[in-house]
Amino acid sequence: MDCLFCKIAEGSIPSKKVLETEDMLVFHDIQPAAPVHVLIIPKKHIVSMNDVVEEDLALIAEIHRVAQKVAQQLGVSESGYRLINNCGPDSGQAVHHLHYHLLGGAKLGALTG
Ligand code: IU
Repeated sequence: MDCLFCKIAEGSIPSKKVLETEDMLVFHDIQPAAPVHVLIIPKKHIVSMNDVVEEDLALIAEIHRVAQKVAQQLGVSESGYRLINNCGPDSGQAVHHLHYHLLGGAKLGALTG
């Protein structure tokens, strides 16, 4: 499958890994939008939030658990952080493999819409 994040998940394209589990990978975003900016992805290819099905719900829950761990590991647990998923064209989703941005390390701007 020609998916960049699948290739990162399987290791054929290198990434700056933060944490890896059997089902999940966390790596630094190549264009950080905050001092801490990592991407949390399931290794399973899911195109977007719109494509999450019943059997994926355990994975989705695990993303929150992984986010907690990574926030702690990167020292933003207490100062605070933001977890963002972009879904579809209006959100600016550029990579069509489900991913969550974890941002922190500075006072973040207000959400805009
Ligand atoms: P988006 O939610 O699909 O807009 O975010 C995609 C992110 O993937 C974006 O922040 C990119 O900087 C990031 N990224 C990356 O970390 N490594 C890559 O090789 C590519 C994009 I292409």
